[in-house]
Amino acid sequence: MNLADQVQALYAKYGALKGITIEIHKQLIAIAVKNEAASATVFLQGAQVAEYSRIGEQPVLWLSQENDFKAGKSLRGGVPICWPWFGDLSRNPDQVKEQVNYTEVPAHGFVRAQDWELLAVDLIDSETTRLTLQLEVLPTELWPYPAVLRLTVTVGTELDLELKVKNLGSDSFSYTSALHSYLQIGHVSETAIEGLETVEYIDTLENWQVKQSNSAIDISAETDRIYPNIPAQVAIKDKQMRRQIVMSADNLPDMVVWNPWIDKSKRLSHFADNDYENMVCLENASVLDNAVDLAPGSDSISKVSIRSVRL
Ligand code: TA6
Repeated sequence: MNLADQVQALYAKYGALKGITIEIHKQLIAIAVKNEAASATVFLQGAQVAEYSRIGEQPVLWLSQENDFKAGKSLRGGVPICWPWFGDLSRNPDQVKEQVNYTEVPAHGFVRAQDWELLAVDLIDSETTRLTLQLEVLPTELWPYPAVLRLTVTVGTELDLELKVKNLGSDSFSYTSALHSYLQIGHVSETAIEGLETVEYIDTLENWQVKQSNSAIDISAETDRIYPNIPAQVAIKDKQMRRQIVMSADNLPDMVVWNPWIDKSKRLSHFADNDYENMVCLENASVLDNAVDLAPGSDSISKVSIRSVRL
């Protein structure tokens, strides 16, 4: 179905709902949500939440102004879904690597570049709107395991994301994953990440050495760290915006902390040279030893909630 027909079909189904708008951004379709508490934009490609703001407040998610909205490439910003492998496949556990029949594969898996189906839009109350999106993963040479992924996005006084993965096949499979959240900050020099002080981390920029910081994280250089088995909540304290962004997760035991800083910013796609000053990624994840093994017919549900609290 071409873009115009898809939009028409979505309008026929959801166009009459209060606060719901179907949008076309060049080659991509998005659902814009607005209620009394918040607004958000969710792209069908990758079921990618691109924007989320509380009414009257600055955006909580960071979205690049350099995106070209082309089909087949996930947007820079928002919350891309990394599945069935996180990051570079070659850095994944054997049980994940062995399942993928190619070596030259994109980082962060393939579902973030695929079109998901909008299954439902529910107006829960005047401050809460829920979208349900689904992707049927058909077996391919690259990934021969049938599965279905369902993302439930709840837009309200906080942003809640629930990802359900179900194994539809007769073989078990293993995966790593992340909700790769890009968060908007006032300025990187005036923010601190709290909640990971006691957790050892893997510094992927220094030979994957294991380190520990024992203090809040101040970002002052390229940062790409994996924190395994984190506490329930991690927060960004933002002096300039006088707010905290609090990340809570369920069944996503790890967190990746990323900021590309100056040099990598220049090499990144859809990223302006100084964008590193206004974003940081806190990515709730299941990686390395926490890879998920899913038996035939079984499912796994993971959740992230993102809320902004005034300081
Ligand atoms: O999650 C951190 C990371 O793996 C970084 O190494 C960086 O490459 C980032 O993801 C963005 O990846 P992408 O494939 O979206 O450019």
